[in-house]
Amino acid sequence: MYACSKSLKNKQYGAVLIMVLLIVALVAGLGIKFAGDYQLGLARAEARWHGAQARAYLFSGEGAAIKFLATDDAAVDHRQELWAQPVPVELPDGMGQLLISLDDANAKFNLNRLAQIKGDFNNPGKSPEQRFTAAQLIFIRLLQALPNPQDPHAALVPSPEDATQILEAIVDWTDQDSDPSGASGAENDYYLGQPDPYQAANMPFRSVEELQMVRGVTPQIMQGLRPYVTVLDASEVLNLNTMPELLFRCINVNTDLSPLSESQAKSLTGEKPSAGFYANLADFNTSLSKVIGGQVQLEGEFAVATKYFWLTTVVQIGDQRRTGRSLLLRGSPSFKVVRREEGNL
Ligand SMILES: [Ca+2]
Ligand SMILES: [Ca+2]
Repeated sequence: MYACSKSLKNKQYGAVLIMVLLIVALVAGLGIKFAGDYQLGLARAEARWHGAQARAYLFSGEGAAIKFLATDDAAVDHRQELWAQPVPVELPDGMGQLLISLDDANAKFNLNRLAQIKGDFNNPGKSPEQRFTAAQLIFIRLLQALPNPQDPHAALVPSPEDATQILEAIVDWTDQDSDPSGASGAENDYYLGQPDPYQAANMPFRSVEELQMVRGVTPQIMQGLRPYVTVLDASEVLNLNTMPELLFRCINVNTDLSPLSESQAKSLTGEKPSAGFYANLADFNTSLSKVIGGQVQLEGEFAVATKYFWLTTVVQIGDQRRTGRSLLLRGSPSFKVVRREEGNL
């Protein structure tokens, strides 16, 4: 236990040290330019100066994180790796603080996995595995597993039928045609008939927030889903090593649309290898077959490594506080920034 926490402390210290060195090196060049500008400044320019510096540090945080991630083992990603430790950095001369944290974007279910349908999608007479893709099966179970903060004994989405209705509307929201799916799909005819009319997107989700426009997604369901869903390229799947516990309840035999019980999910996560992470999908399959019999389709929906990371950089200089959020894609040879959100970059 002691050795374990000592090793973690050493790792954290290592992460901080590497990050500080990278940031100092990246900011050095910028600092010279800003120092020159400062000589010209009046007192009232100080706020602007701090703002500009904060901005420079945000950019540096991004550059440092990319260099830092380049040292990570791409074959497997889990929360015991260095990237998962938030790195607080004291800026030189007591100027302020920088906090850099990375999170796995593949830890959440990708809504853009739902658009692809099977030929029997609209045929309720077919069995679940004939009708739904593996991603759709996971999502139908997720809707039913969502906790209800108002009433823990009443499910937000009580049955597979209710969940299927929401799925049909989601498929219509993203597919290009205007033909409603099943009995509860919804296209422009439905949305244009609302008191505040709008059109279906008819393209992949660009933001999780779009989901609240979809028929059947109530504010409560939206709030319930938000911690578990994301929007990435349609090919992106879940990382077993970083996804929240609730998503383990969404894995079940192909013939069952219900989520696993909490105790089944506990048994499943209890089978995790002693190292604390899965090195490959085959290890997880072994765990799974001990807990639930029957056929489960994992391939194509789960991975043990990650392609996208969210970087959050918070910088505080004087009374200026800036936050930047960047989506980083693991590329070859290096990471690149593919999206910036909420930030002041
Ligand atoms: Ca890794
Ligand atoms: Ca459509």
